[in-house]
Amino acid sequence: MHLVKTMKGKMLLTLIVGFFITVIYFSLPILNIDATKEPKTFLTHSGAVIQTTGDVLDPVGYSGEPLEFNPDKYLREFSYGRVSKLSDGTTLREFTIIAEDNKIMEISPGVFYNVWTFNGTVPGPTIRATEGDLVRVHFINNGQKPHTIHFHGIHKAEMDGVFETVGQDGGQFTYEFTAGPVGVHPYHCHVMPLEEHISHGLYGVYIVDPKEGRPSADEMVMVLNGFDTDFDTENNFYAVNTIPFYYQHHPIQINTNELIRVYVVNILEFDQINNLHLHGNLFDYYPAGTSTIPSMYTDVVTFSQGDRGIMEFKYQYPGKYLFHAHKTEFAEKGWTGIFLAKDSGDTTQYGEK
Ligand SMILES: [Cu+2]
Repeated sequence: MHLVKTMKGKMLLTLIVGFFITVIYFSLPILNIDATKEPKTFLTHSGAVIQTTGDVLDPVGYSGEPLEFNPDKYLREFSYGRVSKLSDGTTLREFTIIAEDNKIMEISPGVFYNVWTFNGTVPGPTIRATEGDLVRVHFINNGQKPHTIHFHGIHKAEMDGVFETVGQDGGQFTYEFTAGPVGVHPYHCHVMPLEEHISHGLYGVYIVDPKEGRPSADEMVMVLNGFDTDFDTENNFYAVNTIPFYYQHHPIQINTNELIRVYVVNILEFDQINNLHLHGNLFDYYPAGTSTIPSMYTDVVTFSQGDRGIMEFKYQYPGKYLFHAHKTEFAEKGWTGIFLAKDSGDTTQYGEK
């Protein structure tokens, strides 16, 4: 007691306490004490400090099988729903979408992450309707946190998936709206903190086709996304369709002189912009896919979060062509792929659609 009464003693005590705090702080990662088990605080880029809605699953000790996701399958898979006709002749398309937030996925070799999913995948299913169809989505929340589905597009306020939060452990809601406008739209959970719900994977693509259809093409969906695997609100991995570098290792096979139509959606959380650059070619670009007249003929398109559009192009010459974020950091952290154009024998020149 005599020691702390002197000035020298107080300084010594401060040094000792400081030393132990420092040792404990730097020991946490070594001792593998997982900070994510504690209620987590999100510092958003706007500066807001947000408490999370719950724990994030710890992949260490996870008892289930990691989720499988096949970007090749996702690329060209469209869900048209269960189709029936109403008495007035309107086409009804019914979908069932189930949210879960208790699954683990190996998003990169050895990197396991607690994904939150619609129908078991990130992104969720690509749902597709024709303008004027009645879309009915039976939403079931089998997660452990409240979720919703907020569809972009035109609909009634109560179908907007923002204020009608759907409770965990089996909560249900039926979203119903007339498909429109024509284009490519995102859908995503809209429960706060939004950054957390989107960055874990609760999003997907909703395509509305024009009644008259579009010219036939090899169609595919690309969702630009990323993963913040260390919870510092900066992405560690970037990708097109979830798995970093997937289409670089598994090139997307296309034919020369065949029209390629890509529905692109940028859902990337935490980063202000994203972009896409196509090699050896230029493309017609239709922002949000809402007009049939392209607004650009370019080889780079830039997106803010939620921006999307349709790209159309043909390759005249066979070979391998990169496509990637022209934001180099994103490209080097996974947002890179390859088109492998095979000679179709069709010698029609580009532009003669
Ligand atoms: Cu959610």
